[in-house]
Amino acid sequence: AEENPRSLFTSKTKAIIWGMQQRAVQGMLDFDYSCSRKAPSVVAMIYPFTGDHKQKFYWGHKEILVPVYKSMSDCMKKHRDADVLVSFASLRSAYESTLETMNYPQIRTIAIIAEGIPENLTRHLIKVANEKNVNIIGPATVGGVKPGCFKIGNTGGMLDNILASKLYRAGSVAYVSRSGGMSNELNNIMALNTNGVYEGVAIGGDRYPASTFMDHILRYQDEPDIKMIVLLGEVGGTEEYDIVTAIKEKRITKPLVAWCIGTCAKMFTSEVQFGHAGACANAETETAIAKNTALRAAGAHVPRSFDELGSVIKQVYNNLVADGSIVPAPEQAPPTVPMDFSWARELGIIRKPASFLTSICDERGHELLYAGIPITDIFKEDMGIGGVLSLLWFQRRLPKYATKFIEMCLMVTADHGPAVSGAHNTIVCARAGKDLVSCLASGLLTIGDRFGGALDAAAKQFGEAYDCGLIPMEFVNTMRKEGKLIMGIGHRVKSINNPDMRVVILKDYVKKNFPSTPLLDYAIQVEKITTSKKPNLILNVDGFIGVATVDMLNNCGCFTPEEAREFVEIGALNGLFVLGRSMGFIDLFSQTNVDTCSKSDESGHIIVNVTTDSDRSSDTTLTGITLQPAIS
Ligand code: Q5B
Repeated sequence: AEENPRSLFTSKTKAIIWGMQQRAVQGMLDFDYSCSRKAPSVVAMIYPFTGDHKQKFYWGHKEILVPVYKSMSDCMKKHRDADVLVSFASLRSAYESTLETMNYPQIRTIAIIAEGIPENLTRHLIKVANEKNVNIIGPATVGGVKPGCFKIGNTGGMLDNILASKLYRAGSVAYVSRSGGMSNELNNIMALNTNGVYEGVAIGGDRYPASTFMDHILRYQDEPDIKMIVLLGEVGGTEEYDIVTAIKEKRITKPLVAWCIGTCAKMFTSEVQFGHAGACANAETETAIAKNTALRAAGAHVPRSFDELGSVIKQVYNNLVADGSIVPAPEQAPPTVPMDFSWARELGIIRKPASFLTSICDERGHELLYAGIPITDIFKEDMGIGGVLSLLWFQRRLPKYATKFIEMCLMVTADHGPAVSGAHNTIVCARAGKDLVSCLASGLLTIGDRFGGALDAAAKQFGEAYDCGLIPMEFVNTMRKEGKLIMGIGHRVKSINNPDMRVVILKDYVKKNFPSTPLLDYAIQVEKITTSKKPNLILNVDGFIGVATVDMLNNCGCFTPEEAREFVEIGALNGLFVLGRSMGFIDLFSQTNVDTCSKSDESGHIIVNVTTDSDRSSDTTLTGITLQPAIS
């Protein structure tokens, strides 16, 4: 059918959206698609806070790109066929951006969604709009909808609501309301009681709406395809009396069903300000009851309460069908608009396996959970980093002695390490100008059997030997026969005569606090044998932490033997060394960069002061790095 050129919206309307409102735009495009529009109604977006770019949207099953412009003038130049602008500008920027929009005569209709624009500024916008013959819907509105043609922003709600209210095709009833929320209810009432909405506009709840009830009702009066009109007024203001006059003067002749909400105001002893800025009666004539009475007297169809609105609309509609004014068209199903994955999942109608499931922590609720414990409780109970690691790594609330042991392990390995590969790599990487993460990763990648990465292997070797019932001497001999090093035994510098104080401290704590230490005792027996062969074949820090952690897992009462074994088998214990040593590597990175701790000598060697024995520096000169004793 031919479309009325005076209509605000047609099935060819092209709109520009001001603001980065992707959901609203997608909603408009889904509406367009359900209406079988040939092309999307949104042709461009304006967003002054980013550069020009394109945003991706769905058009049915396909994906399309909608250009976003930083400058309004560029946008208008590129899209001269757009005649509607939907403004999602904030209450602070809506005035200026609307004034700017009105400099472009191509824009005939502007919808302003923002609530709270100062009234003096709105009144100035109205003045300019009248001078320039621009239609403004709003401010403080969701907008409006013309089924089968165009919808403003979020009007009509989500697609399921659009379909339920049959907004994908035109009916014969046009409505105007103040409230955007109530316009949704009107869409529903119309779908239930008539052949549907032809057009609906919510003029907005401010005291000075830019377009009035009369502006829209007179358009509806002049539109031949609109057969009846519904007005949903409200308490406050006198605009409804213009309609009373227009009915009396026969300017409005189409059947008009009207109701002003807010009749409950009479229940209150003083005047009530309802939700909208304009919804307050400043005189008896502004009350909803007075306005309903006047509309009824003028000849409008006014129900006795809002509850009756649907049945009155139905009655008027049925009369129009009966006298042949309305001939309901056969229903045609709209094209299927694919549902967004996230929405379908929210409705519970589809499922998809998660990429991974985790019981470690949970970020979905209002509070972060570590193994089911809210982060606030973790701080309330002062669980410390040991308690946190017990939850995250071991998924248990381990006893206090165990969490303290974890913290002690981190503390004794929190240096950058002596003159070994990890420190070397970190410094070289830092000197090459790399960032913290690269330097840290470079250091960590050296952790292995020979340096810091022997915890799990030690736990495994000692554990298996102990479980098999090998006496320590048999274990040492077997390993020697097989030509294997015993993991956790041996140190380049420390020896029976130069004990590693880290191990001394940990051993003292573990012996005093752990309920039992069978594997540690076994390892100490092994150490006695190996050190009798060579004084440096001590139970080293890796070996000690490895076997003591096994004792902790086996005897704390929180794990089954299988669970305890699993931690060792998957290689989780090395994590203690990795985490501790990361602190030192990070420090090494920072100090290398601030140059307080390292410098190049004349030969270009990097000189680093390390916290180790002076006798050690001799055997630990690495290519390009000279390690020196710490300056005390
Ligand atoms: N022999 C640690 O080697 C080291 C033996 C052994 C039986 C052994 C070596 C080793 C096992 C892996 C291990 C963690 C490489 C070490 C750590 C953290 C650190 C580091 C730091 C930090 C030391 C000399 C003679 C040979 C060998 C025999 C050596 N180890 N026999 N079982 N485990 N251990 N890694 O001193 O007859 O003379 O030929 O691989 O536990 O990384 O502070 O630096 O905080 O950063 O260079 O503490 O023990 O010994 O290889 O020259 O061997 O001892 O068979 O016998 P050395 P080598 P022979 S803790």
